[in-house]
This record gives sequence, structure tokens and C-alpha cells, in this order.
Amino acid sequence: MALSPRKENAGVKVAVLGDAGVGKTALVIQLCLNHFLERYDPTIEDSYHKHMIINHQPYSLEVLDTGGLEEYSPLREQWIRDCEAFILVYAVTSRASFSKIAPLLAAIERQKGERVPAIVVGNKSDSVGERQVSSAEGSQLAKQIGCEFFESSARNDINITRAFTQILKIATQTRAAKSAAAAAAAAGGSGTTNNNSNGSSINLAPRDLSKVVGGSAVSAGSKRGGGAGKTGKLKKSSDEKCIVM
Ligand SMILES: Nc1nc2c(ncn2[C@@H]2O[C@H](COP(=O)(O)OP(=O)(O)OP(=O)(O)O)[C@@H](O)[C@H]2O)c(=O)[nH]1
Ligand SMILES: [Mg+2]
Repeated sequence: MALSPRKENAGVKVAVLGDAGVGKTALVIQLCLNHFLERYDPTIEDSYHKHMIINHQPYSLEVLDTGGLEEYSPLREQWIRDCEAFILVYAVTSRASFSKIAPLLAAIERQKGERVPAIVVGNKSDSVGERQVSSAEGSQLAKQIGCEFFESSARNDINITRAFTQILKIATQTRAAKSAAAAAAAAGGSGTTNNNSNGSSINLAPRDLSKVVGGSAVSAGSKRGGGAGKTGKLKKSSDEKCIVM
């Protein structure tokens, strides 16, 4: 009989956000369906379900694969509202996509009004000859904005399970830390850092992104796209098991 996730590990909603063509769908398809999507077919939005076992604990993950084309940016506010954790993807072959990461996180946190569980993923690490963003730059940016960092390849299935495992862990630890902070506040205490059952600490204090983003942060969903003639794809759903130790 399959184990059901504990409440704090159940239904973790993760949005995969980033520029068009960086490989968001390819990452999600590789995670959920174990194959590489060669053809580029722009996404509007799709959702997927996946069960994962991490350190003998079951988790259920809901992944929202979002469209990066500008014409779908009006949907972004809804995506942010609907999700609690975020994978911010750029392609190492595109400096333009890299430059959107910090403003994107700023927009998410401005809308949410709090620190969110988020990681940064630099995809297409297999495209060696076309690289525009070094690993060191990716890692430095992630450090500046207080996120963990992974370089991935959807083509070669590198670091995808690791990245999703990590965002799941951060999201569930954040849930637990928030509950503990709320309980402490109710009991008259305060604090923005909580130790969880694994002994690691989760920072709930808002990020200061002003140095990285400056005054010109883009606001989520501020630019209206045409979207004319594009019809929504049917939502796909897969429910495959993956065991990660
Ligand atoms: N070499 C290489 N190509 C990749 C990788 N990931 C995705 N691609 C290719 O990049 C193109 C775009 O990938 P998608 O996953 O559709 O991009 P996306 O981010 O979902 O794009 P939107 O849905 O428009 O936001 C496709 O042709 C993929 O095959 C990767 O890791 N390596
Ligand atoms: Mg896509």
C-alpha cells in the first residue's frame, strides 16, 4: 500500500517560472515522464502531479509549468497567488533570461508580501559551446538573492530530481517554521528563524533585493500581451512515482 504524505508534505504547489524557451517544460517533462522534449511548443500553463519519497518520507508535489512568452505575463499574478514555492529558471545560453531572475523574485515577494521558498536553476548546461552565463555568475547571483542554485540539463537529466527535491524540502520546512512562528507569536514570542525537526534552520525574514534589483523591478503581470489566436492547451496530469533518497 502506498504511503500517504503527512499534512505538511502534501500538495506542495511549486511554480516553474522563467523566460520563454529556457527549458521549463523540458525540465518538468523529464522529472515527471522521464524523457527529453526536443521540440519547442510554447506553454500557456500546464499542471502535473508527482509523488516523491525523500528520506523515507512521502511527498506530493503539484507542479505548475508556466508560459514564459510575454503575451502570457498577465497570467503571472494568478500563478504566484496559486503557488507557495518557486523554481526560477534561466538558460545558461541566454544572458537575457539570467537578467530576469532577480526582478522575478522581487516581483513574487512584492506580491506575496513575504519571503517565499525559491531556488534558481540554470538550465541547458549541456550546451557548452553556446554558454553565455558561467556557473560562478549563477552561483553568485543565487547567493546574493538568498536562494540555492543548481545547474541542470533537461537533455541529459542532470540535477532535475535534486532541484525539485530541494524545493520540496524548503517548502515543507517553511510550512513547519511558519506554524511554529505563529504558535510562538500566539504565546507572546517572536522570531523569523526556526529550527525544524532536521536541525536545519529556515529563515522567514523578507529578502532585501533592493541592491540586486534597484528601483526598476518589474512588477508581476504588469505588461499585457495579446494572446490572440492562441488557445489553451488541455491540462496534462501525470502521477508517477519517484524514489529519491
Ligand atoms: N540543449 C538543451 N536544450 C534544451 C534543454 N532544455 C530544453 N531545451 C530545448 O529548449 C527548447 C525550449 O524548451 P521548453 O522546455 O519548451 O522551454 P520553456 O521554458 O518551457 O518555454 P515556454 O513554454 O515558452 O516558456 C526546446 O527545443 C527544448 O528541447 C536542455 O537542458 N539542453
Ligand atoms: Mg514551456
